[in-house]
Amino acid sequence: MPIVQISIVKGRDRQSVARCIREVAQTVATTLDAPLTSVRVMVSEIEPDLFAVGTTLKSDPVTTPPPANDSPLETTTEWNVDRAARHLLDAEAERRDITRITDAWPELDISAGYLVQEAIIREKVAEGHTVVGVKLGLTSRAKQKRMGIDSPLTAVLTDRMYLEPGEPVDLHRFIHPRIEPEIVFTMARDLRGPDVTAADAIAAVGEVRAGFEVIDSRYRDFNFALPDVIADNASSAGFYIGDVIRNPADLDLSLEACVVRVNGEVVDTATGAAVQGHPAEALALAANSLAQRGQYIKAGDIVLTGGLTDAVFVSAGDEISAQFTNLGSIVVTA
Ligand code: OOG
Ligand code: MG
Repeated sequence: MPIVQISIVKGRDRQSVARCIREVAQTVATTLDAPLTSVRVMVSEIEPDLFAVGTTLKSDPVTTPPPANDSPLETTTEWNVDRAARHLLDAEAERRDITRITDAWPELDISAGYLVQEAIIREKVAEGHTVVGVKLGLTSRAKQKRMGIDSPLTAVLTDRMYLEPGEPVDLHRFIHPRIEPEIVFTMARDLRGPDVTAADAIAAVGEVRAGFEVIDSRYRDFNFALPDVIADNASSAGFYIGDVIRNPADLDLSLEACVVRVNGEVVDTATGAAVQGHPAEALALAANSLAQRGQYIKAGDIVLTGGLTDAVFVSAGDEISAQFTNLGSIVVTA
């Protein structure tokens, strides 16, 4: 039985580590011509202050390198809302990742981030896209911990993001897609903040369904600060909606459970309570946040309430599923 021992520095992204373990197992099995199930891969984690490269410990504060010279925009100081919007639109169109804008333009704050997001959506609408709803981002602890940001945000959904059930995730269309299970509302009535409560919010919902959001940050390695991700329309790229339609009044959505599987293996689980205690709280939060910018949620809008679990990387050949208690299952392939 081949046994391989790998050491890694603590704090690495769990999904990258898991991927690395699988690759090592595959390589060992192939190299030794041994059955894959006989291979054991053991990982030990090393404290970052017990690992040095030269005299620099992994725990030493990182000095940020100058921003990569992706485009002339990143070396110019003349940043403004329209330039930032163009930079993000170009990155999306060319499937090219960029360094976060706040590195080059520290004045990009939350309100400027929303102005950039609005400029991007204006441009898309001018190109023929239609706004179909709203999404929330970073509403669960799982998502907030992964991204290192503890504040939710809102963004805009368009018709071009809609993915048909059964349609594979087109890996040529995206930079580095990840997928996350969400509880999705369709609004029966307008919902206008401020002071919207979860009860007001749920009363305005017509239908609830399961969803899978495909996110594809335009930033390298999903590395961004809050204003960057707001500007980038919260990494939006695509979304699937399940075919089981329920009335939210018939379910306790805080207890609605979801099991995420990748190629048959359970990788994560959560319940609706992961999203702000209840998805209706997230919906109320969206209405109140939009009100600060003079906007509201409209009857007919689709609302993605935010990833329940951490997002899963999508690789060629993967089958990723989200199985809900009452909202059915969504299976996505790549
Ligand atoms: C930001 C988008 C977050 C969610 O559901 O939390 C989001 C990201 O993780 O890149 O869509
Ligand atoms: Mg999401």
